[in-house]
Amino acid sequence: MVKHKKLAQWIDEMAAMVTPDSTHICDGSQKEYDDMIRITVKEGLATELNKQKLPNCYLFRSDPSDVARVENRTYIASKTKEQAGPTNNWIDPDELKKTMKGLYKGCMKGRTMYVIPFSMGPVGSPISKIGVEITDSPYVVANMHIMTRVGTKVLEVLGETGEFIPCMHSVGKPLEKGETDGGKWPCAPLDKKYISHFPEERTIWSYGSGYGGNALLGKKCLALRIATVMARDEGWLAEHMLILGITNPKGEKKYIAGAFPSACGKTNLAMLIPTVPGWKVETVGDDIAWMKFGKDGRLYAINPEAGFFGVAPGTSMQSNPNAMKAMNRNTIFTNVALTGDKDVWWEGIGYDAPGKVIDWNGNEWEQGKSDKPAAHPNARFTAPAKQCPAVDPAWEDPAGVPISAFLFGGRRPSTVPLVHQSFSWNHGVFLGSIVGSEVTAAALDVKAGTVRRDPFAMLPFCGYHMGDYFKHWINIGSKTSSDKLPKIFYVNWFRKTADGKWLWPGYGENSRVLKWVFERCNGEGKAVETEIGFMPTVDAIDRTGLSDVSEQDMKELLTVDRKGWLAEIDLIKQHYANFGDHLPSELKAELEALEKRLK
Ligand code: SAT
Ligand code: MN
Repeated sequence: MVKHKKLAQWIDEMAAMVTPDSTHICDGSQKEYDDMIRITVKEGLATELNKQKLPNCYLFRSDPSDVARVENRTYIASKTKEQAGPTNNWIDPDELKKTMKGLYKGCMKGRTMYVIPFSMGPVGSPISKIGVEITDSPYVVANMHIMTRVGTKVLEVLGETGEFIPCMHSVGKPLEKGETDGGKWPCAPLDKKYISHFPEERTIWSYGSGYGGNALLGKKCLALRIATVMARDEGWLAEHMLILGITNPKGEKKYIAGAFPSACGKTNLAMLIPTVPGWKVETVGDDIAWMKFGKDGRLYAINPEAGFFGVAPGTSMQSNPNAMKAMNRNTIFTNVALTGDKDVWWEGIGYDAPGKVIDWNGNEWEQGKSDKPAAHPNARFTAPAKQCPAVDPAWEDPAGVPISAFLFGGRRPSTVPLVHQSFSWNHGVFLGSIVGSEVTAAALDVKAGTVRRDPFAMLPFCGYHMGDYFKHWINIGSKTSSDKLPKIFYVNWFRKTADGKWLWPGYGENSRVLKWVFERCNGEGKAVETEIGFMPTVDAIDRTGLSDVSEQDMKELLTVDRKGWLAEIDLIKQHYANFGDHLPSELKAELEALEKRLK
């Protein structure tokens, strides 16, 4: 039973509001996981996959309206709108609670209320945080089992008075007497969905969606939006970053953390197989990093998650063999296509669909006969991190791994070179603050070629005013001596020639850039000082065995496009104008200095 008084009270209070048929406190056992799967299979919500090819793997198809995070229904309900800042949706917390209480009232009728105690980070680690998610979705319980550490062991650490973050969730589909889901993914209509954060109370209330970051509340809601607020107050960093370990042929190892907007290959980079002989990359995490200063004054990172919730389309034995091997057992697939022999298939898996398949909507689909994809572009796999063949030996070290370098980057067909290094911490924070990715007209309702600014890749994930968040990053730089701080780099794998051909092959070849980053952290690696930062000399990036990048391409990848950068300055000024007097003076000074150097 629940010995923690405040937790027991909160469970009672929530149960009185949502009136479930029964309550289940999750113990985190294999049997519990199997029960969740059995329930969803029986309801027609899940399909067991081919036992030989994909043992213990299941496929779910969500409602077509419930396929991704809903940013325009996501709220930071701080006391004032100003505290939430210009990049977040805000509703007065009292008003929002009133609205949501109306929706929550009786919403678990006909369902079981699951109470999931979970730890973000290794159970009992001083960097870890405990959350308790209440949900009426067995799909969420099963996913939380993979993505976090769940169950009795967490309650034990919590004891009778420990701190926890209450995370309330309902799919928002009560059942009438005798009614069942009947194979239909339960959720509420879009205008009833709310993904709400109360930063002062450190509380999350989610309603109406059963999918991904809307429903697995440990991930973006707790580990980023609420954690950024805790990190600001407590002097640490909660970031949308992958963490990888890289070892050189001499056996020296360094850890690198990197922030990239979505669709920039974060998971691929985290699991990269180097093409430079003798080098090795290992994975600590692919999405979120929590970093605190160690006694030695360096920043140490943990991956608060225990699994990968990765995008399936585009993942193949060519693009990411480690991810493919991580998901070949004990994995939940959502919205991928199903083949005749109960295997999975998606666009970009590396081979044609084997005959007729069932698409993510449950309809027959044949390659070349439909203009719609068989797998939803945001179809996902949920796989245990420990199944990744390249998982780092220290990935669960409660002390974290020491970070030597930060990478920032986005999709920039022009202007931004393959790699450059900041002059200083503050200049590096400037680079993080201007991260942007070029979008296509098809992807978003904006002009093709427009750069969507996504500072630190945190646009939808910062739980307070983005300008204050920049200042927090500046402050972090003054907490230790500069030689102990990670070096900061801006990379761009996505440069194109004027006629639209890729200049850089990407994927495993990115290890060549990581090698230079590694060398720079050791005070080696040839570089020239330019207007925008330190850049590798043309021969500083190892091209041994790389035939498709010529000396001329390399020069183009590593020049300062002065005209492009001057145009960029105007765009950065527009971007910065959003933050008003919350923009740190240090960043304004960096921008002015850059402009001066370019002119
Ligand atoms: O849906 S999630 O937020 O978990 C994944 C993502 O959008 O990055
Ligand atoms: Mn992410």
